[in-house]
Amino acid sequence: MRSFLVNLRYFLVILSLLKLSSCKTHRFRFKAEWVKADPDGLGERRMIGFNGEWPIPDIHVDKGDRVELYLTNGFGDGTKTSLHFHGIFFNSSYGNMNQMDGPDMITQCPLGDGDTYFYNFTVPDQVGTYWYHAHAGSQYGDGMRAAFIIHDPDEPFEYDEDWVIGLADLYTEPSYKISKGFLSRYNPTGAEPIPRNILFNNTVNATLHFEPGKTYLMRFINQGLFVSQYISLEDHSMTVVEVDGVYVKPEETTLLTIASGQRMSVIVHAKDGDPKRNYALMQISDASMLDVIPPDLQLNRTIQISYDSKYPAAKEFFIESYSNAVNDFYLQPLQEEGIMEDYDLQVKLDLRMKTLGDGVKYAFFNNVTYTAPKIPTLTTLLTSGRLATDPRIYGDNINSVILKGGEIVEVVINNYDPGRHPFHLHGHNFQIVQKSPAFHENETFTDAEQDRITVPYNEDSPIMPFPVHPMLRDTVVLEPNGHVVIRFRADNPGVWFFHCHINWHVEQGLAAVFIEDPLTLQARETLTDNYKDTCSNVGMVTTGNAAGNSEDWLDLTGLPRQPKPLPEGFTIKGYIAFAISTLIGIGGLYSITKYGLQESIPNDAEVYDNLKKLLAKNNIET
Ligand SMILES: *[C@@H]1O[C@H](CO)[C@@H](O)[C@H](O)[C@H]1NC(C)=O
Ligand SMILES: *[C@@H]1O[C@H](CO)[C@@H](O)[C@H](O)[C@H]1NC(C)=O
Ligand SMILES: *[C@@H]1O[C@H](CO)[C@@H](O)[C@H](O)[C@H]1NC(C)=O
Ligand SMILES: *[C@@H]1O[C@H](CO)[C@@H](O)[C@H](O)[C@H]1NC(C)=O
Ligand SMILES: *[C@@H]1O[C@H](CO)[C@@H](O)[C@H](O)[C@H]1NC(C)=O
Ligand SMILES: *[C@@H]1O[C@H](CO)[C@@H](O)[C@H](O)[C@H]1NC(C)=O
Ligand SMILES: *[C@@H]1O[C@H](CO)[C@@H](O)[C@H](O)[C@H]1NC(C)=O
Ligand SMILES: [Cu+2]
Repeated sequence: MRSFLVNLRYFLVILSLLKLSSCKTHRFRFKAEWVKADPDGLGERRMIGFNGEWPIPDIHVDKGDRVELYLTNGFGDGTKTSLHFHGIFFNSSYGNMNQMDGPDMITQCPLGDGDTYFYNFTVPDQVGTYWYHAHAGSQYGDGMRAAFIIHDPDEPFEYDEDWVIGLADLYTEPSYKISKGFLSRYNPTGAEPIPRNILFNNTVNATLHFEPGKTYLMRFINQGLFVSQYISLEDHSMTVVEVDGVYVKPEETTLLTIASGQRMSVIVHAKDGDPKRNYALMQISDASMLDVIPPDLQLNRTIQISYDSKYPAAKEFFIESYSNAVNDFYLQPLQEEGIMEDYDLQVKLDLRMKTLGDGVKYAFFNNVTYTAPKIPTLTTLLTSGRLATDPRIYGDNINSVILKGGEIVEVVINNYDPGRHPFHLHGHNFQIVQKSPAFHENETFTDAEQDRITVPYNEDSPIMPFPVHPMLRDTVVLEPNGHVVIRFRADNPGVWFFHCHINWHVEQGLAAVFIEDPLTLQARETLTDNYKDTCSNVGMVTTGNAAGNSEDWLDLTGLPRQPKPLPEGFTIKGYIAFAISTLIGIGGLYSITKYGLQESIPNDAEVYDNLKKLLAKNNIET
């Protein structure tokens, strides 16, 4: 039997080398619609299912395969949608198209009621753990997300079972409702919505059945909207072998940290003989990311690693120090690649959070909050001819950066904010060349003080040694008041979104758009009829600059803009006092700090208490 398997493996390797027409096509027809579900036992809510079912299915393909996926908007209530394949390159060198990437207003129009979009692409040169999710608003938080696994015939490690485990936060109300409360002047400190629970593989009741002597590959994916999660196994060590689709030199650890958008795959060996007991897997939310913690919110979960149900269930255990968590800055890709030495272009992005004149707290790169243009940026690129290299046509409210084909780009992000932000780049992996620790973790400062206490990147005296073989991945965490520096080669023409994967922050505008080698993309790709039809159906023109103008490409009249700044002399404090008195006046509080969103709760002591805590945390007296 063993020699048969060895021969089979040998045969498969040869098959893949010869690139025989073994590549399969996987076809899916998914109708996205609301379904009722109660994933955590805390009450039924509307989730987004496919073809009436939630959870939506994980997709498994082999390296080289093709995916043909029809997504139909079946909501029937005006909800718009789109689908992104997180981590997939859509490399036009292999005949793939940028318009399959999925983020709405970046590479496609949002799908209106009844519309169908056809995602058709191959995965010629990628393997490992990815995921796919809605990329319109914060919709994926309503459950429109699942794993996308690319199996590799030549995996550099062995195991008996392959387990995909999604981690996520769950809210009570649908995301579009929460967003309304979140991005409102009634949320004066910009506090992020508080989840009602955390999920492990879409449930709170998972049990992992271990068989003595077996080896498990556990692919963890943080599919949540917001909180990072820690994973630790009782008395079983984990060996990290893959991160964001990149094989790494095996790294043994007892504690994983996985931010929204990130993946980490580990090998775990079960005990050899009958251990005569069961063990716990602890799933722990990064509580430091939450502005307030409602007393009955369960921030951690004990998952059973069960050897035999005749033994008692394992009890929770405590993590001694979270600073022991595996640090991706020190991981190394299995396939060593030297650091990209000299960059051709440096893009410096200063991250800040500020209140604008409408009283809403926004997120900024270099004082610009991403404001979606009138039509998708890809439409502008593909219909503007030689003007495609002129940054003006993309508008000045999307933080666009034009990249030349082949150049090495260094992106520096300085965090003038006390929050933790996992940054994701579409269309690329990047090298992590600097990653500072968190600063001032347990102190509070006002918005005005952030500039004084932040430690931005200083090129003349970097605080970390430059790695020889830097880690490569597609999502990296920017620590509180610190900085991160990444490098990549502009070798994938397209419009690539660069954004915080805390989706609440995307909604606050924490995003930039890389417009990479536009003329090469024009030579390889045109807008499909399907693309244009879906745009027309939602009233968007299919040619033009960011404002949808194609007569005079430099006329940006009508471009959506960020709100005006707060009026001179108008203090945040005064504004907040005003907002609170208005709220109390209308007899209730619109609170997102109690499990996401609760509308108008008159005299709810907990909500008032949370608000007081928030104001104190932001050094605001009332
Ligand atoms: C989880 O399991 C407990 C006990 O087995 C059960 O009472 C509860 O309903 C389950 N919850 C969910 C969401 O399945
Ligand atoms: C998907 O794209 C490939 C390559 O362009 C094409 O051959 C194939 O026909 C497309 N599939 C469908 C169903 O149109
Ligand atoms: C996770 O859930 C899926 C169903 O949604 C199930 O098929 C799979 O076995 C579960 N994974 C584990 C490790 O239990
Ligand atoms: C898990 O959270 C509960 C409160 O939600 C707390 O009492 C308990 O100590 C926590 N356990 C661990 C292991 O952190
Ligand atoms: C952005 O705003 C900060 C203060 O809020 C200011 O110090 C800085 O100069 C501004 N940057 C730009 C590029 O305007
Ligand atoms: C912040 O507080 C936590 C919990 O009290 C502690 O474990 C951690 O070391 C502190 N961090 C810093 C930078 O002081
Ligand atoms: C795209 O494909 C070309 C040709 O194989 C390759 O040189 C380039 O590195 C690829 N880009 C990405 C982001 O994988
Ligand atoms: Cu963020």
